[in-house]
Amino acid sequence: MKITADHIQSTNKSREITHAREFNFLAENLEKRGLNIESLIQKLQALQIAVPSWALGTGGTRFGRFSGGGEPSTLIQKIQDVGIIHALNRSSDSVSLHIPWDIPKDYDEILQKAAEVEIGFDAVNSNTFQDQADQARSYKFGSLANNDKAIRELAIEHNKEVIRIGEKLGSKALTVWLADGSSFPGQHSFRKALQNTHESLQEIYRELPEDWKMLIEYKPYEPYFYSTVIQDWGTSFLLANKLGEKAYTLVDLGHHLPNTNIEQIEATLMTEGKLGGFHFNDSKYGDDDLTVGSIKPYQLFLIFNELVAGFEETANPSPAWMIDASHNLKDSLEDLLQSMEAIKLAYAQALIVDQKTLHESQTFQDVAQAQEILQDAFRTDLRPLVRESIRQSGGAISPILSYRELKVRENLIQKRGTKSKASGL
Ligand code: PSV
Ligand code: MN
Repeated sequence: MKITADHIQSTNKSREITHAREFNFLAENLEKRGLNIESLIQKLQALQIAVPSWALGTGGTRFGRFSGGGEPSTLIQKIQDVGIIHALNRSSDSVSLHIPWDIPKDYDEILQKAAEVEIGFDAVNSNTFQDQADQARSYKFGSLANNDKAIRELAIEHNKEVIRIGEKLGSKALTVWLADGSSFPGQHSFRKALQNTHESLQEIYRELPEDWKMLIEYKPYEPYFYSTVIQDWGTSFLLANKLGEKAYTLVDLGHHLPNTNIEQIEATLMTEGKLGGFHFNDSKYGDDDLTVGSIKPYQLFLIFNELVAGFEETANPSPAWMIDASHNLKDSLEDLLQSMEAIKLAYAQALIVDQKTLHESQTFQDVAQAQEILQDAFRTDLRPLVRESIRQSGGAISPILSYRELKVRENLIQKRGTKSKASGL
């Protein structure tokens, strides 16, 4: 199913008057605070978040998976689904492929289908956390960190192949997330594992095209439960620094121990110009992969507040943005639309923070005032502003309601059936 401008217009009609009233009221309020509405809208429109190719189907847990119906079973269908999201919210103009789950068969066809729905290709992700059917050796005890050189070489070669695939699609970054670690004390040598990982990454880095980045993702635990080789931002940062200027740290919001101050990590990385990518999700306990903003919206706002300040005050290049959530209960496309909205909302809230007065509060140690400024921005309902930015880009005033009114899922089920299954986790 392709969403057209007529579809958007027809579903926007019933919401136009209410939206205009809400937006005008908010705009007046923001202008009184000295904010430039046009510039806010432009910034919101420019924020585009990639959709991972593995997030378009229903996710599962170790205990089960309940299919949602109408899932995309081919890469072309996945691209069509990202096209649906983008047509509705004009906020997700790229897809991030996970290899080997989504290796294109016919590159010209894939590029053409993506262009038809105005979708490009963001970072490509390697996968050495699973064995593939025809794989000569196993990653059971690690990949880039493995003690066995032949296994390390297999994993290095896989990453090089992912780069070659990405090059054909116009991607500009390789994301490496390593499951490598141990589940029991004594299982492996921490030092040897880190050294092996560094050497393996060096080999992959040598293969990186001039205008590419390598994004190194970290995670404290899972699938192994005693140690993970790249367990935290410090380890990722250390490796990125050793590798060179094209290597960066990637922050996945779910990859922290409870109560970690993620916004502070970001600020440190931006100061060093090493924040390369962001995976959005939300969590209560661990790497829960829940809808962005569904559990800790204030934290999300604080994260964006650091990003906005970092964009102004550091030379850190713009990071690669991606949703990295799992949709187990909700319709995956609705879930992605909700995540995108939460991201834009947090960004909008951060954009209206009175940075000048905040700096003054910091200079004069006025702690109460600093809190007032942040809370004031966070508690302003900016949904009409986000909706207006999407509307002006040609999207739906309410992407999720338009999705329902257009009966997109029903349509997909009719075409693909109730039993189709997307590749991924
Ligand atoms: C690992 O938990 C992760 O966040 C990495 O980004 C993977 O590539 C992705 O999830 C999908 O498994
Ligand atoms: Mn991730």
